[in-house]
Amino acid sequence: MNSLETLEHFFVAPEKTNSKCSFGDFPTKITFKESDAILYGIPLDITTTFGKGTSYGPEAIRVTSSKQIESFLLDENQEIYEKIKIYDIGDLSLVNSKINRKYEKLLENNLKRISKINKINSLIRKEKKVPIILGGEHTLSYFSIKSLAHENPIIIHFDAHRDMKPMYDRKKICHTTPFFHLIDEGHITGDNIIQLGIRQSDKEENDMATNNRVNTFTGWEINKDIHKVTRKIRELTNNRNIYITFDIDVYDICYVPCTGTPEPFGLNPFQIIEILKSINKSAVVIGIDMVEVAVKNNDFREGTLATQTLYRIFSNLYKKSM
Ligand SMILES: [Mn+2]
Repeated sequence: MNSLETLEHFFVAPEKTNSKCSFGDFPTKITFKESDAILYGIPLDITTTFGKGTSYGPEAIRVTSSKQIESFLLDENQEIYEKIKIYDIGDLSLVNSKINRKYEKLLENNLKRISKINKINSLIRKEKKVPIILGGEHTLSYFSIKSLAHENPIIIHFDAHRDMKPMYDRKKICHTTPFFHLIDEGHITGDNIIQLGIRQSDKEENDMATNNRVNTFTGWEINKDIHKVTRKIRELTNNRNIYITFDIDVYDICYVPCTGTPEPFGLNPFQIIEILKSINKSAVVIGIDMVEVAVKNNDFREGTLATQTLYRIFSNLYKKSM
């Protein structure tokens, strides 16, 4: 079996998902072989505790990107499909609650499925392509970052929350714990994580971040003096591999009506673009995930915001030479 055949085995094709379309719906069909990046969805919504709806994330992004949003970026004077060739391989097939009625079994089986990210990302990197994951809850970033840790990336983590708890709701691996375990198990050191837009953390998470020298820029700091922040980011990302993990709730509560745990004191889209532009031009993107995007009552605003953000990530950071 070649890499594509091995990969396809894990996925439901995009047109067979609820969205019934591929990401972007670009005018020329891109083959796996010629692609620069492989995009896949993980519609996971199991350990979320407050608001639900992240299982609709991949659908929200596919639908808005293919039906609502122009592939031409006015601000960048850029056709996105000319910048980066993306092959959408579909959604990771998960176990649903009809098959596993017991919650513990459902969680266990889905974590088993999600741990396949390791093999999936390895295959994608072997083909010299970049994995782009559409979540789904933040839990998936633990597996994704772990799978790429040997490439020594600096993690650029956009989020209202540190997600650095050892355990939550009696679960070790869940949406509020990925960065604790990535550090604790030695996959990533704290000084190789940049947390941006943070404004909720308990005392232990905050101590964990401080003790491990995590680079932190809170919502208040960014709103007060963004240039101080962007200068530091430019420095930290010089000549580095980078992995971007983007929780949509980094945006202020007024922009994200559907995600599970929206927070005030957040960022606006112009600030996000300014931060993306400050990432050093010498940096190389090795992986991206966009998580916690949700749909409620047919409100697709977060899909729009996520797609527009992804397009700016590609436009500003992707380089052909990767
Ligand atoms: Mn969050």
